[in-house]
Amino acid sequence: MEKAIYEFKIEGEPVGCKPFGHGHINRTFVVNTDAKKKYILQQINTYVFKNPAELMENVIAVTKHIKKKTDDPRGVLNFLKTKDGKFYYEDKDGQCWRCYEMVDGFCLEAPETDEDFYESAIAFGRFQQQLADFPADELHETIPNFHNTPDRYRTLKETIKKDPCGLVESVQEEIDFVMEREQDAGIIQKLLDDNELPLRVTHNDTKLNNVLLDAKTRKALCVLDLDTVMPGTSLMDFGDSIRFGAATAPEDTKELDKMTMDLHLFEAYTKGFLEACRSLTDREIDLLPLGAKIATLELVVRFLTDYLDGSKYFKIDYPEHNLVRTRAQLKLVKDMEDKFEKMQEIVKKCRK
Ligand code: GN1
Ligand code: MG
Repeated sequence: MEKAIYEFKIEGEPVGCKPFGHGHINRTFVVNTDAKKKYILQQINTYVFKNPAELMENVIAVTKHIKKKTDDPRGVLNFLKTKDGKFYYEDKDGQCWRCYEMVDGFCLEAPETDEDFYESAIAFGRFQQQLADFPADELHETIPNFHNTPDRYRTLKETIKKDPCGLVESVQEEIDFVMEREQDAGIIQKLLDDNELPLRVTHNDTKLNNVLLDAKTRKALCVLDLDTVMPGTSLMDFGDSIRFGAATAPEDTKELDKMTMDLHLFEAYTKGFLEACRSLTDREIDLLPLGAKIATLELVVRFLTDYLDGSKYFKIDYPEHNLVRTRAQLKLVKDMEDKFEKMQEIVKKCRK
């Protein structure tokens, strides 16, 4: 049993504790109690999130706001306080923990049908819509410059210069690929800086496995993993969903020929996102395909940087894992480039 659970005001005595989910950052457990309750206990990764107190302030503020907008008790996560009345617990080793009620439902690593993916678009679109009137300046930036793509390039270049693990020579092809696209990669950030795109409260980590679906109806219940909710752009929320959920192979596949973007899934998501998030501007809608490409390219840069830096950020299962992820995402960028006009046509069709 993870001892941290005893610090939270749960119902019943904990009787079981198992690792849970596929996140790359936090450690997650599901805890059962003898009162037949289930809780999610999470150890917050403080290498990634330097200020857990601020992070939890964001999460609580955002969930409180959403609670006012939904009657469904499963429509938003419900965090528990510790016995000291705080929303997280710091143990004597300095590890930080939080706990929320486990909502009955399930998450998918890949959509089984177009409808599943459409539902995830409803979840993320609705989330953005529910937070459209949330005062963005009250949120802390849990990870500064999180989706600032030029800044991600800057970090990559610094890492290449230092070459801390002596790996640069072995990944020249991948480095060339991202460098050839540096200009394109900066377009969204430039538009934000020039106030040509609205800054919104966004989720910023819109993977399909961060959506909870109802086990019977398969309808979207709520979104999970609120650590990166910050001011951001709808384009990255849209783009990251496409990157993960419309891909025809897992994020870290070694079978590169299997890694493409499925246009049917792209259409299903676009349709759902536009339906649920009515506040998008024409400019944002026009740029959705670019959002998909840049979100994917940005993650190529991040996986590559972490690989060169000795894989300190993303959890890995084997030493080359981040290189494998880099190559899989890079293949996906190529495929999106080939299908770019088709993606634009689909957006045009769905916006009516
Ligand atoms: C991380 O925690 P998880 O697995 O949902 C990462 C995302 C990446 C994603 C790639 C805080 O998300 O930005 O897109 O891995 N989260 C953070 O799978 O860096
Ligand atoms: Mg996650």
